[in-house]
Amino acid sequence: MFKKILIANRGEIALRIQRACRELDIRAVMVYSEADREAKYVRLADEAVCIGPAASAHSYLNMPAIISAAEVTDAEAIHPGYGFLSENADFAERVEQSGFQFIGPTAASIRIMGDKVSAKQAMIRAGVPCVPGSEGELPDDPVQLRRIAKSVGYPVIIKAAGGGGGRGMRVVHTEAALVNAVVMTKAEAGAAFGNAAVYMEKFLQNPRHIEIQILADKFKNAVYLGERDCSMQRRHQKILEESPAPGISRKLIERIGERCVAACKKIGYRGAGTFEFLYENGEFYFIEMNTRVQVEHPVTEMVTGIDIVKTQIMVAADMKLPFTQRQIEMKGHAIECRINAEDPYNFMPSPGRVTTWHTPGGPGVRVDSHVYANYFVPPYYDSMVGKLITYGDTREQAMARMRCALLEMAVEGIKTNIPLHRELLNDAKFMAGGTNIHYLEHWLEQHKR
Ligand code: MV4
Repeated sequence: MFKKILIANRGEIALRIQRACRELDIRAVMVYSEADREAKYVRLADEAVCIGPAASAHSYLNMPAIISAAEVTDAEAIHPGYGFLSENADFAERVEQSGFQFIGPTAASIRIMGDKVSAKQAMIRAGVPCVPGSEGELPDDPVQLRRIAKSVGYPVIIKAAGGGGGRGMRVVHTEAALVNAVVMTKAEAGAAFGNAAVYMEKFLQNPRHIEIQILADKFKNAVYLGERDCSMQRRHQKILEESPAPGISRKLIERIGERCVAACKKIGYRGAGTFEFLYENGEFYFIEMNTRVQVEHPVTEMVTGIDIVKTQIMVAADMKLPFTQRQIEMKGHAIECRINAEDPYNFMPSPGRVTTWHTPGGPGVRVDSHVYANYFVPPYYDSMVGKLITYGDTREQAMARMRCALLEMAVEGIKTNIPLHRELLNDAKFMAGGTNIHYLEHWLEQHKR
């Protein structure tokens, strides 16, 4: 096992990784920007190194600064968390070339999944069901484009190979709009991602976003840890996640989970990963794979009892997965509410000094946050200030505990989206379960004030 790890991230996930290190008796080195200098989780680390000014481009995205910090502190491995450099194949490569272990998959795996065309091709070859669409990159020829779209069937969606997470896509409803949409998406993709390649899929109108968590070691052992329903989102920002997904049979989850595991073995995947699917009319369609730990990993930890971050570190240290699929049991239900420093109704960021930070507790309540009274939420980064996770034997109990936790939670000095969560937890359609990816945006439209 490693003796010392460098954590190349900030905020709640930096603290979450630090906790995993402590449990594994690994010393934690924090890197921080000038904006995060005073944060308690930085003080709590065994060592801390300033890597630059507040702007991420000069600190948390500064590869030489981070690798130098690992060198001066004699860390053996680097955990990238989520966001920032976590899915940057060049960073993973430079980390390894500098003699450190990257806590994540190989640079080659990251690269395959970063290009959504090659990711989809790999999944088709591995037997994972995908959204019907073009075989790889789209040609320029209008005649061929029209032929492909006709065979896929309108509406179609044009997506950038270098995109993902909702960036660089365009829905096309008619043949008249097709060629222009492809030209525009290519131009935008070239400018935004340095890769003009685009592909086409059948556009699914009312899907749910269901994802499968996997863990794999370097010895081709892989397991799936069930699913998460992440359909409650606005502008591609998830706000509430849960596991298991309401109303989807365990048999179906097992079938898709086994496909994901087989794919991991086939491509020699190592580390934690998430297969993102659209789910519509009882069918799963793969769209993307995330090669990092995700914000919403705690709901899976609650229902499986498995520490995903600890396991990530163990498999990065070339250890075997400490459990087999047969030993993994999904039990109960977990819900996560992301707490953002923002206006609950117009979503404007609300950075600043937190004067009151009172967190809930009691049975089945987990709070993952780096915030405390008198903490200053910097304006430079993501607005998420913490996550409230509740667990129960049933979805009803997890919801009841979440209502209670949201009532107890008190934050002053900044605006948060807690009032929005309180309303959602009492919404009849949410309570019934199984709302789709458009539900929150429609709900917000109807609850305008
Ligand atoms: C789609 C889709 C419908 N049909 N692909 C958006 C994020 C990116 N990961 C993929 N996305 C979508 N791809 C096909 N073929 C609808 C979306 C989509 C979406 C997906 C998941 C969660 C929220 C979403 C919100 C709008 C659109």
